[in-house]
Amino acid sequence: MDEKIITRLTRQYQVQKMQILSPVTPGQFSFLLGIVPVFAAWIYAEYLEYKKRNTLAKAHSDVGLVELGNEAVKEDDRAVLLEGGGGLQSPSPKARSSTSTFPIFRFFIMEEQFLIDNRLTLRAISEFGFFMVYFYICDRTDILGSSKKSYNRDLFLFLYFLLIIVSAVTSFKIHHDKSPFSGKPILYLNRHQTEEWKGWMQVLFLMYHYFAAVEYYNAIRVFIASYVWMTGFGNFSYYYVRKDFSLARFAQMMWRLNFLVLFCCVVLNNSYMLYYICPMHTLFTLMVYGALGIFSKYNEIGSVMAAKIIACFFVVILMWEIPGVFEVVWSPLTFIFGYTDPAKPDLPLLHEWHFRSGLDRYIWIVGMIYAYYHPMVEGWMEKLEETEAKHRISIKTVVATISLAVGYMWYEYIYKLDKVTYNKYHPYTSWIPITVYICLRNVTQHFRCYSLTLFAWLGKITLETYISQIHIWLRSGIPDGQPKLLLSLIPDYPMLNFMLTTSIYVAVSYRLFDLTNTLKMAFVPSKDQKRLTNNIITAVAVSIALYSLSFVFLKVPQMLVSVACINS
Ligand SMILES: *[C@@H]1O[C@H](CO)[C@@H](O)[C@H](O)[C@H]1NC(C)=O
Ligand SMILES: CC(=O)N[C@H]1CO[C@H](CO)[C@@H](O)[C@@H]1O
Repeated sequence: MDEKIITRLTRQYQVQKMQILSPVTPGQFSFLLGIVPVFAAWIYAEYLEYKKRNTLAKAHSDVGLVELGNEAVKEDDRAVLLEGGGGLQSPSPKARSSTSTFPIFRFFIMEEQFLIDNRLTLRAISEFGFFMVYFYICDRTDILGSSKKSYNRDLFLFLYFLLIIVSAVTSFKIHHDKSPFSGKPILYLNRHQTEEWKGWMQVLFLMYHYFAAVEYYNAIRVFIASYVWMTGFGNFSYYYVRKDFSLARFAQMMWRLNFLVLFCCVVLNNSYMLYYICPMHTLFTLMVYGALGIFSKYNEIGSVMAAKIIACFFVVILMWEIPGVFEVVWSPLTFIFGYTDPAKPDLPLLHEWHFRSGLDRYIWIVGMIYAYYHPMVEGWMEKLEETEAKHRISIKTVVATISLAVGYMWYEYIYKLDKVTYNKYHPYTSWIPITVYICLRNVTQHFRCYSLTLFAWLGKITLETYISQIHIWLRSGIPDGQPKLLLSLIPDYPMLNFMLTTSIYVAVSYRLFDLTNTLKMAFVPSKDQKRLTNNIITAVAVSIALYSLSFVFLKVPQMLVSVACINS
């Protein structure tokens, strides 16, 4: 008994000591080494730009260019279109011809034209660096306070429904989109709908974390399954139709999923698995990519596709259902997927990865199957829409009734189970609520084409809100810690504090979403294979150089000190 208390006290003491000291890691130091010159270069570039504007005749100033740059940042898909037409990196043909050397050298010698041309990129990097520093300050120092979570069902539901009402009143929108492929109206699961779906799930998911609303645990599991379902669905549709398996596309996808999280891991000294959504989506995206990319020539043939789907099931069964296989396959990658929660130090390193990826092991395949049959179901629906009203209404009623009944059964017999038992059934049953939702969401023509833009907007930035919540909305305090605390900017006023931190947090997440895109366009060009390869090599070289430098810088003094200690 006494011993237990003592160990707990020592652990607490260690935690507190860490919070105050939090020794700088080589990764953090290399981030600093990297960001400071970029920041200086950006300031200098702004100055050069300012000077140029003052000297140049007004007609020559490139205000238009700046605006084009800002425009290009706005939208994911527009970005792809604009990219060919010159995003941030290649404003003038003259500058382009001299880019034959690695741009990094032009950066090192601070070539003026280079800095002016890339001013917006430098600005984006600096802003990104600023946010990372803010993350660090919020989560790893005691400059800002923290408070405890508290849950009140009334307040929780009040806030959630309030948001729904507000967004229904202010951002209700009816769409009449045409499909880009067939020119016909998109019948179900269009982009607005999936984004809105992501949005309202995300809000509940985040509030669940903020208020520690443990009673919704099972619902959150279903939401995460829905995201993974969408990964399967969206990526399947994309690769099936576009057949674009290029390195550029692949790099862009990886950038989108892992850019922010990579820097969070470095700056906050966290494991990748702390942000388990990212490795999970990366894995399943890769699986979809692999499933369609291998023998992609034969994707049109039905039996090949069936074989591929069966192969996917086979891989999943092999990896997750047969004990031991998972550990064997992933143990070489433990340095990426290993994780130890400081609060539960005794679990095996791969436990978290096994648990998280296992929960949604099948649902991405279900998403792929739904995507495959999507055109067929749309065909049916079109036909149904053309039949006479009586027939149509009766079919719709049957569909709705069956969905409701199945949904109710699922709720009664599966959802209500306790957390541990529920998790056992989850991988095999999560497709039920998802299917029910899809049927109900689409049951009438009106339902189908409206969406709440506010939720759709939130749905776009789910990845960023997911990652930044841990640091600038909640608080973990120590490396790899689960966010058990709340960030507190206004002590003693929990609601005001909630409002303030939420506003900052959502705004920062939105900026990070934008910046990820801006930087993606600057560094991962979709057309220029050679530049992309150059960039990848440069990135690796710069990271290694910075890391070695920081390592030497941090470790050598330490070693000298210990040598001195031994000698004396
Ligand atoms: C593929 O899945 C990832 C992860 O969910 C998602 O971010 C991305 O938008 C998907 N790609 C497409 C084309 O839908
Ligand atoms: C099953 C069902 O009712 N599907 C509907 C989905 O939405 C489209 C929108 O036009 C309707 O036509 C379908 O009837």
